[in-house]
Amino acid sequence: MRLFTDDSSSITDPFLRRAWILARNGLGTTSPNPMVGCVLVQGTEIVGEGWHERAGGPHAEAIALRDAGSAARGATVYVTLEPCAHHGRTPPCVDALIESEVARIVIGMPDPSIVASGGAERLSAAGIEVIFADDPAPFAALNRGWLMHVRESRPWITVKLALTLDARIAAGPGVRTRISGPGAHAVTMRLRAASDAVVIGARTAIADDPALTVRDSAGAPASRQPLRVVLTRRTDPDGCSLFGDGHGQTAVLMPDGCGRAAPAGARAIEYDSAGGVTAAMRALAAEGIAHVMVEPGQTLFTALWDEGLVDELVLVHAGGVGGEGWTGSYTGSDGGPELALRTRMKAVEAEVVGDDAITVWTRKTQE
Ligand code: AOF
Ligand code: ZN
Repeated sequence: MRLFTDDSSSITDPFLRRAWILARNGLGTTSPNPMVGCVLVQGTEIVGEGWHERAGGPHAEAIALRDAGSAARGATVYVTLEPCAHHGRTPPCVDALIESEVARIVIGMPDPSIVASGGAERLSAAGIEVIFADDPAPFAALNRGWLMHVRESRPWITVKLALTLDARIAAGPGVRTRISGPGAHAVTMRLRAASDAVVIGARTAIADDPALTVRDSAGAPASRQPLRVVLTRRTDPDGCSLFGDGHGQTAVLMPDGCGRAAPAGARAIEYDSAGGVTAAMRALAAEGIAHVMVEPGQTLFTALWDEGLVDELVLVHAGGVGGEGWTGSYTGSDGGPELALRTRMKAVEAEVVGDDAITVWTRKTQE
């Protein structure tokens, strides 16, 4: 989803757009399930609304049908994701829609999951008119975390870096350095709040000793906090204050068989030590995490880039230079003289925030 612009603005149908906006109410709470919104309409009047709030809870369609009551009969249903056809933690939504005798259904995008798909066919077979939105893109953008989880068994990965004008990220290895200003801080908080987990490397955890919490402008912690995760290979992050501060859950991603224990208060999540950061991210997905925000140092950013794990990049550009001895963002070898041919990301947003600028990048091959 976009940081500074409204993703739903390209949805021309007002009811489908309303369903998208309702779906987004589930931001940060539905994983590993999708965000889904649903609107029931009679003529030009909305008679029922609903959205999915958390995994295991009722689906958006079930809530909207309950809201509409007898007005569901003959209604047009607008739903952001193809209704499920499976008995999961809740009964199939297609059955509820058929029983309520709705007349027509407009669907944002098909459900690609093997378990729940097939709803559109079942609805058609029951005599309900089924229409898919012309452009599924805004609906896919809404659920890019869930889609990545379903298709690749890994989370969607947003990487945030603060850079000087000469693209340095710190005054030196292991040196805590404030690069961006207060305006960009608020953007970091928004990014954290929209994620299931915030990940840093053990070396950054030791150097910066960050809280990794979501806080409001007065510094008070939000009621819902993403899982705070420290990724380790050899470095032991024991002693970092986030493990004992009581502000939400913490975990340590550690290579299997490393023989170390997680610090008190933190959960240990093991990953295949031969599989690099990709294996670590898969281990998080297995815990139900669909959207990760990484705030990496040089080593972790280099690994993420080289393993092709940067789905989205949020850069905060501050107006000063670091210079000799400062740490750059990347130390691998994916550059070289043919850089133009190797460009992997494209800019999708740019915004001035206080004295800084923020640019957002995604893979060239996807949108
Ligand atoms: C949701 N909420 O509003 C819709 C979903 O975990 P279950 O058994 O509730 O099923 C989850 C699957 O159902 C989900 O992955 C998706 O394929 C489908 N639709 N899920 O959580 C909803 N409509
Ligand atoms: Zn359902």
